[in-house]
Amino acid sequence: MKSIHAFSDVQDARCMRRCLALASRARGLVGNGAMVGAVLVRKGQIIAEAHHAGFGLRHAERSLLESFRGDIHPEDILFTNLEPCCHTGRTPPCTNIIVERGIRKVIYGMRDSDPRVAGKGIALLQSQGLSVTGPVDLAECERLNRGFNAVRTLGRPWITLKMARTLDGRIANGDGSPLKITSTEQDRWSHTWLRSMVDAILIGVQTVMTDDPLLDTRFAQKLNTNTDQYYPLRFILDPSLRIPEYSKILTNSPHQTILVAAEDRAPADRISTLAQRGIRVMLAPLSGQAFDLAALFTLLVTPQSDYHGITSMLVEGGPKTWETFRRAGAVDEDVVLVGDGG
Ligand code: AOF
Ligand code: ZN
Repeated sequence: MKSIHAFSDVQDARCMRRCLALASRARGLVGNGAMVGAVLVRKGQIIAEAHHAGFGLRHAERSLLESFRGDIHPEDILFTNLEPCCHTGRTPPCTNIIVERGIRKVIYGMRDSDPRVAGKGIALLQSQGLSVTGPVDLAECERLNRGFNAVRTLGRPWITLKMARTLDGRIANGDGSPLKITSTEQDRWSHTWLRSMVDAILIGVQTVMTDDPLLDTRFAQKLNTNTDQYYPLRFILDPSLRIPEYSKILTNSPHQTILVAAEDRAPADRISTLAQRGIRVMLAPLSGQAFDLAALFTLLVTPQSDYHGITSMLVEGGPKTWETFRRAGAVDEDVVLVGDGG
């Protein structure tokens, strides 16, 4: 039920869009967590805003309320694209500071899919007498955090599979030489709308051998002037660590590259040589000739020391890798670029 202070739906949606824009500044920085923005609204004007800026850092609502020094008025409304948390994780519960600071009304975008919260944040605020309304702009909120929702509900990242083929159906040259399929225009599109929208890109080592790709976002159009150019992590599935030492992916921004090798196949001396160059190697079990996907997913989404986990991934090839993900039913979105190399 809306209180007499509620805005029109259009104004609610406008404030929620602002939360989402703020939240998306942290793409690639929140590890396996959610991207969250918050705004404080008084008489239709946004008077304070904040976002969750990185893994383990203050949540959006806490960040906003700790930096906003003015008094909270009874009619002020706190907007956030995710239900405020009520658990103690790496930071204290947001519901505590919301109640302590005297916020009376909260409008949220989507419920938190983390089982530690999952509606309990809303219930707790309501039990303290706050008006809590939502969801608002649910489709957009779910879209931004579809990776977070996939991790919390499926235990794996949101997966987009991308393949490129020529008009006559070829994906490679018969002799193993690189085949340029897409146009610069198509590359600009995929760097902007695919690569810049995920936490990580994943390929198999055979694609490194054939194409020696960079897997960066050099053609991306900048969509948000408040953020720097964004580079997702790059995962290479390479059971025996066959990757050529001077492939572009190891020599350009090596700290963005993570090799996934097989527990019982990767030579220890190779792992330490790569580590000395700042290239991380993660070990996962094989199931037959391919990686055990369930174990791989757990590895990818679980934070450990200097790795904070991911929530979304673009699988770019090649055929063996596509097949592994397809067979496991682990594809949420399938994109095929048909090019003539022009
Ligand atoms: C919020 N506001 O800005 C975020 C929330 O590891 P922690 O302590 O950061 O907790 C992560 C969980 O907290 C995450 O799974 C999700 O449930 C919630 N994230 N909640 O109220 C925020 N980032
Ligand atoms: Zn929180």
